[in-house]
Formats: sequence, structure tokens, C-alpha cells
Amino acid sequence: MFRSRAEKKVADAGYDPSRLPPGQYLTEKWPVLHAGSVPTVDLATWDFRIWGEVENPIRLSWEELEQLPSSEVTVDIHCVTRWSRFDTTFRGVHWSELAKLVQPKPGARFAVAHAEQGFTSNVPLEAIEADDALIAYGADGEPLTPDHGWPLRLMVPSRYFWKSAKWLRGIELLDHDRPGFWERYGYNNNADFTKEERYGF
Ligand SMILES: Nc1nc2c(c(=O)[nH]1)N[C@H]1C(S)=C(S)[C@@H](COP(=O)(O)O)O[C@H]1N2
Ligand SMILES: [Mo]
Repeated sequence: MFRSRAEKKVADAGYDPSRLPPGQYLTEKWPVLHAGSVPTVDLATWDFRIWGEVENPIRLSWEELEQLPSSEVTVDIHCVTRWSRFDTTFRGVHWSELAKLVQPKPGARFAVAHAEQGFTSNVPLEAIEADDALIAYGADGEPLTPDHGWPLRLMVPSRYFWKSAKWLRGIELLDHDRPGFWERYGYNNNADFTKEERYGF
């Protein structure tokens, strides 16, 4: 038996219903969600920085970022507004490649993603160290579209999708946690969708 109509729909679509986190429903489309507007980005002046609790802060141009080894992962994404999308394939640079360059200090435990227009999101460092997380520039075989974060976004599949900052410009490592944009607005700091950590601390 299914716990909900939403689970039955997942099974009818040919997926294992246990893939649907509590309180979510499956969508075939990929909705677009963000505060503010889609920023205008010029790759010629664009840069990506990593700073904070690192031995060697870096600033990469688009060309330099593109030349780093890339990898691909296929993940399910879960928005706090209750839609889930299964099997999106992302391409990008794994954190481990960037960690080789910056060398996080032993005290580095949290990451703040910095995006265009001052948007931020925070995660424990383990969340971006995970095998299936990426600093992503492609999805489903194409470059990201502007509304999904082109040229670069964070993709942290272990949390509700608001942690996955679009139009990413940098990552700051910290020895303490610092709530980001939606977290300060009342969204849950940890955002584990398996526990429905949606709102409140
Ligand atoms: N820069 C930026 N990134 C953001 C947001 C935002 O407002 N600004 N919203 C987040 C939220 S709430 C969600 S659900 C996802 C949506 O990503 P999508 O539009 O690619 O589905 O982006 C996240 N990343
Ligand atoms: Mo969201």
C-alpha cells in the first residue's frame, strides 16, 4: 500500500515510491524558483572565488574553471515548496578538485555559497564534500539555462534545493555556521528533506 496519492503517482510513473521524501510530490517538469531576477552575466569578467578558512584563497576565471577535471552525477532534487524531480544529470567540478587548490584549514567546518545579487546559502562542509554534490555548469547534457543558474550553480542533493545557490560566484569556508538568505528568512538551517526540516530551527 502507498502512504499517499503522491507515492502512488511515483509508482505509476515507474519509480520506487520510497524515493519520494515525506510531504513531496513528483513533477516531470523542472520548475524555476528564486528571489529576485535572473542576473546578466559576462563570462569575460566573471570570476569564481574561494576564501576564508583555506591555506590558499583562489580566484578562477571561467576558462580556468572549465579546465578543471569535471564529473557527472544523476540525482533527485527536492524543493521545500514540495515538488521533487528525479534523475537530473549534472556536470561540473567536484569540491575535491577545488579543495586540492585551496587546501581547507583543519578548522574549516562550514561553507557559505555566495551568488550574484548577494544571495547566500550555508551548508556543513560534508554536504559539499559528498560524492554526489557538484559545483555544476551543466544539466541533462546541456549548459545550465540562465533561469537554472547559468553559468554556475551549487548542487547539494542531500538538502532541500534552496541550499543549491544559482549564479554561484564563490564559496567561503568558516569555522562556525552562518545562516544564509533563506535561512535568515525562517527556513530550517539544516534542511534535511528526509526529516522534513522545512521551516524553523
Ligand atoms: N541565487 C539564488 N539561488 C537560488 C535561489 C535564489 O533565490 N537565488 N533559490 C533557491 C531555491 S528556493 C530553489 S528551490 C532552487 C531552485 O532551482 P531551480 O530554479 O533550478 O529549480 O534554487 C535555489 N537557489
Ligand atoms: Mo525553494
